[in-house]
Amino acid sequence: MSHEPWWKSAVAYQIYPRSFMDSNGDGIGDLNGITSKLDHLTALGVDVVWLSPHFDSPNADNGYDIRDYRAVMAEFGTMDDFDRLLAGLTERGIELIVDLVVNHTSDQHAWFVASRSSPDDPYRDFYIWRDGVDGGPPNNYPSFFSGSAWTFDDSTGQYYLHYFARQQPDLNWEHPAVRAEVYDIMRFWLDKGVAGFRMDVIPFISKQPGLPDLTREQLRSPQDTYASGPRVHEFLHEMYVEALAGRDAMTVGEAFGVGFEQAPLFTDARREELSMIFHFDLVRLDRRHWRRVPWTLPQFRAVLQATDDAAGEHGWATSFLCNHDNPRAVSHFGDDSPTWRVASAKALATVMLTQRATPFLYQGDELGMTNFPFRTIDDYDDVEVKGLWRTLVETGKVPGDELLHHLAHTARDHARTPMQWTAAPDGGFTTGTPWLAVNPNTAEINAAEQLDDPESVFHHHRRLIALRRAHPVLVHGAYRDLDPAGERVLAYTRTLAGAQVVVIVNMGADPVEHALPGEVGIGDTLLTSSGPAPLPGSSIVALAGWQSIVAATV
Ligand code: TEU
Ligand code: CA
Repeated sequence: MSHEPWWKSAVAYQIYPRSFMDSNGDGIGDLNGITSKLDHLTALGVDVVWLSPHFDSPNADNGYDIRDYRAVMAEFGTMDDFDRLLAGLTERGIELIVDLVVNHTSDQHAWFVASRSSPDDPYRDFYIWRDGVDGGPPNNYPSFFSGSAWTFDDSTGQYYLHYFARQQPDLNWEHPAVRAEVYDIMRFWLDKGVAGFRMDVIPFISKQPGLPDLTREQLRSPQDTYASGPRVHEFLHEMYVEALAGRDAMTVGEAFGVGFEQAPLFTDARREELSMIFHFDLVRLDRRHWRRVPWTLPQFRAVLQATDDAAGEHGWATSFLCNHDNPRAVSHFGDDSPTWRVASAKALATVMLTQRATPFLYQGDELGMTNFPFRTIDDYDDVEVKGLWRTLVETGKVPGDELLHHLAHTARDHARTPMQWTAAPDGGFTTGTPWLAVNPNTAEINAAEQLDDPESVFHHHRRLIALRRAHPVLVHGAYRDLDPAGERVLAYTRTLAGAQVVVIVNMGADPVEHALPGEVGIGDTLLTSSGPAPLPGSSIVALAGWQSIVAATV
């Protein structure tokens, strides 16, 4: 497999800088804080860090609104701090990918300031300006952060387009100068030594010709239309040629709105677009917008299968259960009660780290961090939540209690509370007041204690990451679900040349006896088990609640 690109066998770790580690007591995580915690990453054994935006930003959306792509956010530090972080990672053999947010900029970016200043400004066409229609916006596009995707600008009497907050105007990728600027920004960071990019809502860069209204059907899932503009693949290939070719870079596109059938268009290596994409189907399995709905194990495994199929022979996939926009993995798909928290966090880690895909582990999930007990609307910080409250509750459309009930499971802020380093009430995150409250369970869930406990969630992650490195079958081996209709136990094989492993995961609290199909039996080599070891040679496996097993087969 020596011809395979390095990023296929990598394990990535996402850092949300605002919440990772505060080095100067202002309550906000920063780059020097990350640098002070690199030993944690080395102990875990990850190969790549994805850093959520660290660029200069007025923070309407925690850095996903960039004012200057070549400067570091003042709250996070300086360019020297960035260089030191990168050097520290490099010393440890860890690559860094940064967040490329180029569907939109901040409304304070110099391009937008110029663009809105006059219809004749040379930067006018960097953004998407249209006249209103019948006293309203140019079309019926909704913003993901509530309300219209258009904001009227007094100074020139036109509307500008923003798929997200009004402080996040969408760039006009039809304009060649915009594309040239983006490629230049990419070369700037690659020249510094970053290994690639995570690309924010990248399929949205090509807009629908003429921007027609969405139909009622399309309005249910605007991302599908936003993600299927006619020029997206042309732009991504051009980006590859102009900024990425010959650099051995890793790219991962956030493919919100992209269906599995379209995935190969983005990730088939022969097309020279992206290395891999994030599908939303798993993390949104139990979601209808802000509402939580029930999910089943057959649905869950169907997504794993579809993800693998979509990667196919020429593409590649990602495996993730959380990121900064989603609830915590253990609260979402596991059982975060005191009895089952540890076991279920381990079970999920086993699933995530044994896919034929590059795993992306989100900070704190290696500890089994849980959702936060948010109670009132004021406990939340997120622009998305505030938008929902304004447009649903303040208008009387949805009772506040009902929205809060769902947000307790679905809000983005669950993943954004500070990293729990120690048992102290501040979680060891800051000596000041944290920008978002530390979860009160930091006394029970923290890195310091887990590093000393070989049975911890942390060490389970560490072991699985090491197994991936030692066994290429866990990276490249073909995936076969042994029981697609199974409602309680997830069981699959990974096969490569002469090697085969079987992964068996009890996805619930009840003990269960699971029968493997006749041709698959547990071999002598047990790679890891989070409970009683199975009997070699047996095809009936007894599993404790949330137990997972990875073993060679006979
Ligand atoms: O998110 C893309 C996105 O559309 C959703 O995941 C988003 O979080 C929202 O919940 C949709 O309802 C990316 C970033 O990951 C996110 O943090 C940013 O807020 C967003 O783009 C805008 O840059
Ligand atoms: Ca700080």
